[in-house]
Amino acid sequence: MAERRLVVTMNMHGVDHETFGRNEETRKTEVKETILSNPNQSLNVLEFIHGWGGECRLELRLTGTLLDDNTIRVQGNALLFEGVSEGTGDLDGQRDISFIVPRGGVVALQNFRVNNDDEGDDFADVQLACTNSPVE
Ligand SMILES: [Ca+2]
Ligand SMILES: [Ca+2]
Ligand SMILES: [Ca+2]
Repeated sequence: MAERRLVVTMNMHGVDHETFGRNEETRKTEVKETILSNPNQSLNVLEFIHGWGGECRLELRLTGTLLDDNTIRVQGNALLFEGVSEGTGDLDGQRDISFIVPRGGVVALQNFRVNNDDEGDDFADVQLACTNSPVE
């Protein structure tokens, strides 16, 4: 089976809600390329950990699995922490992610929001744009 190149482009926008004063926001972009050659074996394709506002942290971890039809399944989860520091262990929201990246030039788009479900109006919006192309 041919090798495939998975390119994951992640854009995130995080909002640390403040009761007094302005909300604290962040925007980040990350591009990660992974070559997948072994069918049905999952590889880590993105690990993104980013704190902002003195209280919030987003952790996003994705794996990619090359399937028999040369499509790629991307799955993982996004965790939103919020507490007394950006290093807090207080997990306040999460999203599970799973989608297929088709072959060819099609860009697989996945947009989601991770809300602070426990205590507040903090959130992180994440956009994933993935392509799956043959390795020349
Ligand atoms: Ca806050
Ligand atoms: Ca803050
Ligand atoms: Ca909290």
